[in-house]
Amino acid sequence: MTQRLTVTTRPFEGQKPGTSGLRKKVTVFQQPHYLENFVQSIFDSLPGYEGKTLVVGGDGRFHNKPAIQTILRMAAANGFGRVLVGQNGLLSTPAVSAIIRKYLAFGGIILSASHNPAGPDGDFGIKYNAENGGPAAEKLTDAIYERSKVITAYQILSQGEIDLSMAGKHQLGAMQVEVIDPVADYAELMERLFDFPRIRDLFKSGFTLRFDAMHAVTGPYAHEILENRLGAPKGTVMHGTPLEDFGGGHPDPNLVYAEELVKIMYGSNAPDFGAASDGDGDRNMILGKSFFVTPSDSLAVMAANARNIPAFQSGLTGVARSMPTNAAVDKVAEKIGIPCYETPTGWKFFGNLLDAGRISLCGEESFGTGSDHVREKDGLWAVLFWLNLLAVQKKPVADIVRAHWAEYGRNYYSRHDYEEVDATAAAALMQGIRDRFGTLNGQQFGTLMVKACDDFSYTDPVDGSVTHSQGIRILFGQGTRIVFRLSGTGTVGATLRVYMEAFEQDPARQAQDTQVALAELIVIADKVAQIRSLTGRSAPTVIT
Ligand code: G16
Repeated sequence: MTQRLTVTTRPFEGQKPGTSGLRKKVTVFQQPHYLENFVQSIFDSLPGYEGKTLVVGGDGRFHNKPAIQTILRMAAANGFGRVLVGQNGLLSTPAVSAIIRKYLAFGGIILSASHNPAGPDGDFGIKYNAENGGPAAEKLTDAIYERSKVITAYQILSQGEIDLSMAGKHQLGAMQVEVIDPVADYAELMERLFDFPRIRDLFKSGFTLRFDAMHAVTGPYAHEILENRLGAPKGTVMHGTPLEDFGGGHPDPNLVYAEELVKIMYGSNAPDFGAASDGDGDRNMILGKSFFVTPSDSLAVMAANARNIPAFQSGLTGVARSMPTNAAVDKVAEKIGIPCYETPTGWKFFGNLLDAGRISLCGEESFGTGSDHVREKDGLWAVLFWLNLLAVQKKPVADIVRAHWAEYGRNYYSRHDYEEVDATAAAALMQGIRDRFGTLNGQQFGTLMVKACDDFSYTDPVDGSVTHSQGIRILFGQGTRIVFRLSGTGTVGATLRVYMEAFEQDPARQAQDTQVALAELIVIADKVAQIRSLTGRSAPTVIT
């Protein structure tokens, strides 16, 4: 007989959730009581969920299914009334957000380590999304963390295993579990936002697309939406079957990790449009024939052309970008006359602005773009936005972006990542810059002079909450800047991110190679932070 057990446990230490929930090696999550402690800490920090609905799903990576079974038994023992879980345990992050909102659920648990590699030796992750469909706010993640430090017991059913391959209603103790089609609700939402007949006509006219699902969660979504509903030929979606180890790849849609797609798009028979998404389906990369659209520019192009999209026919209320994202969208907002907000890195910071209706479009340099349709960034949504745009404008991707630069100016922009750096050295590097703010201010580096430097702080305009230390900005004026930030999503050591940006209004000077255009800033960044000497690295691990 199924019993409700109270299992005695010990608090775990130092498991503070990062930018996107708790991310650790699979082997860490496999330790006895580890996942259970974190899940109970979430439940203990939530008021009044008894009898309510929880949404659960993940990106299909190794350990997804056993983790879901544990969470289901714990949700039942803790008194949830119903859980909606994606068939075979699959739900993309934006789909979870959409489903929470559609069914007015209490919240949701997403199992993913995003773009981090998967498999028995890979990464795993868990995060909680609230009833607005968005990542838990800082206040709640802090409460979960505090709880995890003092937890002494968790509740779980003694047995009960749900067949996740069987769609339909199941019973687990007193709780109902409904195994749902992971794609249907999301696809229906996309049909309402975009002009599907027009995109269908685009494909009928011979337009070609390659979408790389990178063996992660977007495969089933892309097959259904792009091929089945929009009529793109079979084979448009590559790597469309989710695998527990993502095929051994690193499903981060950037020029380095989506190498196969990039080769196709820069080859002689390149399709008209190329795109990729990441492990859990919230990131996107946009490519034209031999042309890469930086995520920051993609956001700006979307903002400038939003009225081409049915969902935005009456315009945008406002836009937002994370601080390190380039300021291209600011120019668009200025021209249209709508507010533009600069937030810290992390999608959760857009939540209040979206809920308050202050913005309808937002994005981040880290390949994330989204709107008020859900409370997560949304990879396939961004691809559909571009498809809709291309169907209306009937111009190549590169022409649309170049025309945008000619009108608004070009923000040369690049991010240099130093991955798996010694954490103490990385912290010392950041502190070293802060300690030198006084001398850096006014200092001349070649042709550039530092006009200001600070550690970015953000006051949420909706609830007044203040977030400090969100990245060091060295500002040289006229849109030229360097930003230093430590990643909040890595699982080994620290990742130092260095962002460089320079603005060029003159179309005659907009065709330079990005790294060439930013060469002076790259040298200055090393001088300011002493990256080589403090990290022992002579070059970045990834340049985007
Ligand atoms: C997560 C957040 C994003 C954020 C990114 C930053 O992305 O959801 O909003 O931009 O982390 O990563 P880092 O701190 O490493 O720069 P994801 O796709 O990993 O969930």
